[in-house]
Amino acid sequence: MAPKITLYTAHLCPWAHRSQIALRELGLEFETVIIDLSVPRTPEYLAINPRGLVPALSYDGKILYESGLIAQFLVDAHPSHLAKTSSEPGGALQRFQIGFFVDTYFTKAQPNLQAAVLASGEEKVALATKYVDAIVKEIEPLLSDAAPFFGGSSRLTLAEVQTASFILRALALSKHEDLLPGSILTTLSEKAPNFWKWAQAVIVEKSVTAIWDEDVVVKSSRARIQKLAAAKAQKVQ
Ligand SMILES: N[C@@H](CCC(=O)N[C@@H](CS)C(=O)NCC(=O)O)C(=O)O
Repeated sequence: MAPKITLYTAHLCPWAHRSQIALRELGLEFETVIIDLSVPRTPEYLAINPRGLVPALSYDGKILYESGLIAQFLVDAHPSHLAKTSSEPGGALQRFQIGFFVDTYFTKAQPNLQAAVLASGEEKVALATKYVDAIVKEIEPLLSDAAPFFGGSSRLTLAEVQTASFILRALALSKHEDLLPGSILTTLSEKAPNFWKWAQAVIVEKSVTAIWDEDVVVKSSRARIQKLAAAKAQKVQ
């Protein structure tokens, strides 16, 4: 019997976006409950996720949170093209390779990008350069056999489920000089051809774009920067 699934989410959140991608890739039916992150969490939501974060997933009545673990759980519970099972030939190694790729992206590259969005002037450029350098050095070699997806797969894998929402935002925000330097795009396309080709394939996948609204994400990033600048200015006074 198909599981009863409810996703508690906010469309602006890249972590919650991961769950959307996993559920859609697996073809699972699910209900969506949008959590308003602009106001304090309700007691009802805190009873679901005491951490107050999105996403949370109710799966046949069991509540799960932490997006990376939710994606891993869904992949384990529903064997599919996203990853081999660990007992299948090559499965344990594939899982290690996907885990290593995801860990590398989130420890070596993504933190620089996140910081770059909120920084300004020379600091923004320096952090953006660090992001690109990490992609070139650490991620590019791991995508040498992408075809077009991780490990030679013709369909998305768990590697893309865990990273696509962040790649989508990196490439979209780099089109807006006040958010991220456009040089990110030119340098990546020149110096990281494997990554570039892979990323271009990832960001047009249906499961990745289903809830994506670039304008809303751009506007919300600008609002976050303004809020931060206002808070800084108040501290100085
Ligand atoms: N490690 C968590 C991070 C989730 C997270 O940070 N979600 C943010 C939205 S992107 C959130 O719920 N923030 C609460 C708030 O803004 O009050 C995960 O992967 O699920």
